[in-house]
Amino acid sequence: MKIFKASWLITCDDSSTIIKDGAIVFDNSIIDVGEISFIEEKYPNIAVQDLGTNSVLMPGLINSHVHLEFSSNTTTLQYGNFMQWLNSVIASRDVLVEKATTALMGEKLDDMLRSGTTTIGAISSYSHDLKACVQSPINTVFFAEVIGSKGDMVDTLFADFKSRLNEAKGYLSQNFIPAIAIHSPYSVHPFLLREVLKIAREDELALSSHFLESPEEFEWLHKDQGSFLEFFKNFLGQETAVTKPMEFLNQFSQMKTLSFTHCVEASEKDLEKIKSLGAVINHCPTSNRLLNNSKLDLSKVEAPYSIGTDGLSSNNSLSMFDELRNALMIHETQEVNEFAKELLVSATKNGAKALGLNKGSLVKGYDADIIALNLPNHVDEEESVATHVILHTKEVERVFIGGENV
Ligand code: MCF
Ligand code: FE
Repeated sequence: MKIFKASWLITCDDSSTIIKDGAIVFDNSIIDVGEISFIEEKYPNIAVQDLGTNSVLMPGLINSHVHLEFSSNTTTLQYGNFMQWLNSVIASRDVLVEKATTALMGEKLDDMLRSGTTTIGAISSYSHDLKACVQSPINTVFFAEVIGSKGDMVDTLFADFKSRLNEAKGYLSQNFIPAIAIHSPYSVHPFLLREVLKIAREDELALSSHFLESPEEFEWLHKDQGSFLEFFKNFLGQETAVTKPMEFLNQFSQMKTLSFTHCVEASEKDLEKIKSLGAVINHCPTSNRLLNNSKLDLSKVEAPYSIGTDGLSSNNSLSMFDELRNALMIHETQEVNEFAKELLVSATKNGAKALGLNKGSLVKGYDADIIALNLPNHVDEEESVATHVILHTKEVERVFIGGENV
């Protein structure tokens, strides 16, 4: 059992409680949280490790949506427009994916740990990222992705998906959990969708899908028009979308753990439906900005939202603190201090909900995934602690996963 004491404890609990001069007691899970005077009195025989002045303890960050297999991209892919980006992915995918070796992805995971991320939702298109995730101490919910809209390909694609999922299942452990990703409503055939959802329900696997990311996707799904039409005609010989947005969402009833990524073009009805499904929205603000998509309208979002970096295919960083700084700046109408607190909850508690994990809050009984960091100077007001944590943190001082220092 360990006790750590810090100037500030950001619990990310249901009420976003922040404790000044707080302490946390934990082994592999959290045993107690409170003011230092209370903890010292309750556990008089256990040594307290003081993290010093201007120190902060908070739950490890949860990056609910990342594509590690695109980690070799820096300047290759074209930003500024979703269709141009997609075409550049198709043109350069093989080269980029080949350059994303296990060693490179391992380095990216180490960088993520150093910048305070203790859990990721990794969307895996090819399982090239399997080894790197299994070897890393970071917690991974590993989403084997299904993709393919062409009828004559579905059997092959389904067989390939099942073999990737089964391989991932072989590595199930405390910090590696297999799950299922459906690429999107435009790219997955109804047969694949139905079969894969059946597996997710039967095996109680977490499920995630990209949903209404761009205006082009909206045009195509609702009206069979726009630049997706040209794309689907040329590449796949299709002239109509395989499903409408609401038809797609209607398939996702009774899922234990469900999330939709982006959703920036979702209608109010879609957002209501997402909420009623008990799903989380993975918000990837930098990716949305770089592909020139709209900004998620947080005033319309009813479901809880988590934060994802997406891959280096649509970001220049996999650091959650970089992502949180961008989110803080992009959503300029939100009051900054309240919003910073909300963002920290999104990046911890809500990420855990998106991935179906007992993590993300400094609350008794939760997994002891904890980060410690130091602010550069003294903060007087509890009100601005979250803002300063987001503004000033590049790397953290300590990372605990399941109570172990990593
Ligand atoms: O989230 C971004 C943008 N939207 C869709 N897909 C991806 C993103 N980053 C990587 N991808 C992957 C996706 O998982 O791109 C591949 C898929 O396997 C090709 S289709 C764009
Ligand atoms: Fe993505």
